[in-house]
Amino acid sequence: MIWNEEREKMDRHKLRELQFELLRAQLERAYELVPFYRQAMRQRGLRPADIRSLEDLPLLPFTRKADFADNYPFGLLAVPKRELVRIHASSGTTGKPIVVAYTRRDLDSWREVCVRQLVAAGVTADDTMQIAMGYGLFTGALGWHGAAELLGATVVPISAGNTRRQIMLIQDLETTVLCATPSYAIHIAEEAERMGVDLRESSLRIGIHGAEPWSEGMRREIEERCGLKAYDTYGLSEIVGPGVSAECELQNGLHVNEDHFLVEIVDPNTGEPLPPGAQGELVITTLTKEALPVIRYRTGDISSLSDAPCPCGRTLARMARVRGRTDDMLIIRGVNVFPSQVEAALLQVQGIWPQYQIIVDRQPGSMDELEVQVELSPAAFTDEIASLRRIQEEAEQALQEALGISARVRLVEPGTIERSTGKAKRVIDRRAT
Ligand code: DLL
Repeated sequence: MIWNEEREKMDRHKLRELQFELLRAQLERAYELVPFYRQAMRQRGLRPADIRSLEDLPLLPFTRKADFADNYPFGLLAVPKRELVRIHASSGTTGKPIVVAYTRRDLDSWREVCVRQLVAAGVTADDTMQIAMGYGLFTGALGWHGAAELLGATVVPISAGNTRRQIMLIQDLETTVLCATPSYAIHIAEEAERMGVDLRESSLRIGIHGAEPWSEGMRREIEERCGLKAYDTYGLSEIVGPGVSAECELQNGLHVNEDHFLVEIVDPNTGEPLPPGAQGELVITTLTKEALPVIRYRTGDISSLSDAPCPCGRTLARMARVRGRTDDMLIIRGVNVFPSQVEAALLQVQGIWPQYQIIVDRQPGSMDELEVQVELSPAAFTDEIASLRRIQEEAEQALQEALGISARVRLVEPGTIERSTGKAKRVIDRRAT
């Protein structure tokens, strides 16, 4: 099913025209109303009218996370504060959070982009959707909440945490859609197993995930253990929250809501635009935001784009699953390592659970050391040294093959690694301290 046929199946030529029209209007407003953008454009000798086609986009300056911090809390707003109807925030890199704000029309657009994604995953008005993402300043829960209500699904706004209660309500309310970060979905599955509840027998049928990097292996684990089809969705507070892109039922990339968000891929080092299909940093320009227009935002997320037609009928371009953030990428002995690569490698090994932590250390005068702590599955948890050694060696081999560098694997007891109800913390880097 497609929520908005007209937009989601729009002829790409027409879509480009629409994007340009919206871009020009967005630039005019940003220039007029937000001193930060006016200054940034003036510094480059630019006025909105100088952008004559989408090809001119690279002329525009970038916006970065630090610009949100520097203009905290309301400096980037293009409307008077009294026109705001909602504020959200996400943790910034230092101290102050990143504050984002919405007008009434922004909330309408947000619901529209999110409801498309629920429908693309097969959610209907007959579904009961348990929102196990954090309610509050985090955009995840309330973003999906509005969309699910617009669709007419029944919302269970339980928020993240209280895992046993989640499982009880999945059973008692016959929840069909679980909305949770991948790491929390796995945590729910584990807890259910511990309680002797088989979620595969439950009414669950669809998982709406995202908000953190995850691998195909993790998708399989969630699907097998929760008995549902798991969908990847991507977004970020600075742009809107969830709603930027998500998978359709074919799950071959995430369709970007391009009539609201203009996407580019640039070289993370030079900022130069990269050709279609190339992997690089995702840069997003909002096209319809009223309160907080954002121009060429450096997301820090590594992906690639394709506008090849999708058999689902949507013409919206697809972005590849986000591998990780440029600032989460570890450089170990000169080699680039994303935590998601470690996850993908570990999940090929029988006998371990998708609970892991990556520890990077460096002793004075020696090289970087990579240690991966990973939990044994309860079934594989044994006193038999030989079988433990075999699992460890297999995991070390898988990591060596995937990363091209050696890592030490430390097997730990089931339940040792701290569980997350939101975004999992996978890396402890002791080199800096
Ligand atoms: O995580 C918004 C969201 C909520 C998206 C619910 C999807 C579902 P922030 O807290 O601002 O917003 O974090 C945004 O999380 O820049 C990525 O690095 C990461 N991220 C989000 N979705 C994915 C994903 C929400 N599907 C940051 N895969 C982004 C990988 C993701 N990383």
